[in-house]
Amino acid sequence: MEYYYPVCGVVVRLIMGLNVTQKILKDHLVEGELKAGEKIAIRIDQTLTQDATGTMAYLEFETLGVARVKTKLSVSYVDHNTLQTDFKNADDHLYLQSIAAKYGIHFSRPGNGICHQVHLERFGVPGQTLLGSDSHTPTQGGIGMLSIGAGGLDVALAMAGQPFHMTCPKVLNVRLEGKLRPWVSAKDIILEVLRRLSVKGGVGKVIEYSGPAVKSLSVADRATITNMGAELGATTSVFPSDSKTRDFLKAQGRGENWVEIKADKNCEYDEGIVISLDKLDPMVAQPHMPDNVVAVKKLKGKKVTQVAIGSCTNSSYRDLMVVAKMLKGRTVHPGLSLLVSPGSKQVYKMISDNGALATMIEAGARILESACGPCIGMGAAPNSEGVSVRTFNRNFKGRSGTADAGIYLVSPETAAACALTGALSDPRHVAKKLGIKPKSISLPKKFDINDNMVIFPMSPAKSKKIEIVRGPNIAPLPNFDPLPGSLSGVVLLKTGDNITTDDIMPAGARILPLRSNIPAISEFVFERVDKEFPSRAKNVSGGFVIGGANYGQGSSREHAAIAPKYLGVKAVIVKSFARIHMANLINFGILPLVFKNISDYNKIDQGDELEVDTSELHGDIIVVNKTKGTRIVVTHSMGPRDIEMMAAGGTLGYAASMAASS
Ligand code: MIC
Ligand code: SF4
Repeated sequence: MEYYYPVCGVVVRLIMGLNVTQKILKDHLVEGELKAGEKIAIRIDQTLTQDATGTMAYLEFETLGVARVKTKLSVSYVDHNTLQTDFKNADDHLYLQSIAAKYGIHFSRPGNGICHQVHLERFGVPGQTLLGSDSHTPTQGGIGMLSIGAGGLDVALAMAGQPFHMTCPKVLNVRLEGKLRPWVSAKDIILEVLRRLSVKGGVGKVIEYSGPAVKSLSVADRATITNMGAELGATTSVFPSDSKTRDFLKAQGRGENWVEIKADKNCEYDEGIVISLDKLDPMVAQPHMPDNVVAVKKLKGKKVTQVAIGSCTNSSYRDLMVVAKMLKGRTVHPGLSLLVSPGSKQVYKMISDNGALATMIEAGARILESACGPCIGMGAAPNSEGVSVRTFNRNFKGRSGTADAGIYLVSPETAAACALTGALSDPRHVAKKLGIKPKSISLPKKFDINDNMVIFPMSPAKSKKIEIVRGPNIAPLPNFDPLPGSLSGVVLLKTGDNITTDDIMPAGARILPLRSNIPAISEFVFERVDKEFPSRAKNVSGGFVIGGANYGQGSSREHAAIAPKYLGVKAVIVKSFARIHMANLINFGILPLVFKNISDYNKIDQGDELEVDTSELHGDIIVVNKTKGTRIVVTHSMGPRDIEMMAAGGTLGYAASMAASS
């Protein structure tokens, strides 16, 4: 049964009961109708940025002319670019610190930990909204927060007090039943979801978890699941906020932040799947996609040369305690290297106080700092043709820093089992063989709370006096022109399906330091796909890119739009887009077009000369393939606001000119 009622002057369609997603969206809706597929805008309570996307986000924020952030809370984290091989990353950190001081932003210093883990511990609030310039922002769904990953510009706009514009998602329910068996854990649940739904399965949807088994999962477990929900292409993932959430927040000294949020009994979901936890086995995502999932036992015995434990997916107190218990009194297999990066200073301190860190060191683990590290190719690249087993969330080809290495994504239990045996191993068999008793890790009554590595905002009067520190690595933002009435040029590149933003704009220790310098970083666009791309694009003054399905999945990095734009890319024509990348293309004035008839993908080749009529963007658009003498109909999912931005050459120019005129 449906009825309509007004919220903020807008008519909202309501089903009888509401699910968690609908409740939070309804509370934050400022524009549009809560109907899947409609364009809506929501109020953003909190924002987060990290250093690899943050420099660009704050350069953009500066152009908006706002004196202080207008959110309830904004945090700037330094966790990605912590390998300082020259001045660049260190310069970026100082820029970020001075920006935070000037604009009333919390600053989480390098060493304090990975943004998503720290945010969960210290800042996330159930029922609120969070926009983060990192695709794993949905981690906070583990405590019932509606947390969405976006490009830096969208986060900058939210800091300036503007709502976040998005497509109202469908809600897909994952009902969890039964009980996990020993040595099977939360990571295996999300790997099973990925196996069933694929890396495209969450596009346009929020994944909402429910069912009797939810109460058996700790906040750390839930956060592992919502974190890796990013790999489904989902808008976000969310759990209810219940007594487990309350106990977690209390143990973090933040009991007052707790509110209960549960789905109404008679609520409805657009789609649903059921997972029986008692039937789950330890799972593994094989190279080179997070949905290439099989049971670990299928790969039993495969020789492993590296094991890496950490990342925002699996580096909590719970995860590292499990690993320490398995390693206790044993030695890491001589055929591999074991790397461990704790998720936050809090986790690091607690495992060092209780001896678990010493246990890992004794077993031969190489302990890294509390940061993203190997997950984003910042050191610890595997050997040639290496087999690296990781507790991370992404295994895209080349992301580890070694092009021909194979990355296998697993739970901490499986990772520790592999570290002991030197081969892919089911932790149940290893535990049995070595006589390790299953023992659940209980939540500490009180976590070690010390926010001394967070610099809190100062008074507006003091902030005013702060000078922004701009080292030579901070290059000014390029200007982009309004969209002309027609676009012409050649097809610079034609790609297949599931192209990631790591393919478009690679990261890693060599390239990440250039994140605040668009002219410099643009030299690496599509480096792993086609090394000649940047020079070809510049030689012919830009052109078009043709792609397959799910183009731009993965990281939220807006550099995957700004840098191609800088090289002259005018439009990207694909079978389908990933959400964040499409928004980033619009923000920087690259036309995101979709084949109306998917088979037309075969009618365009690299090198063909195209002409696109852009005089009218409302409705279908005609692409003339001058080389082949054919006409192709393409479409798009831009709403009226997007079209206005696109015509102005992108959102930044539009927003900055609005700010200047007001
Ligand atoms: C990632 O996991 O790919 C990153 C690095 O955290 C990115 C952000 C970035 O590219 O800086 C993400 O997930 O959005
Ligand atoms: Fe950092 Fe990896 Fe998490 Fe991205 S996925 S935020 S690089 S730990």
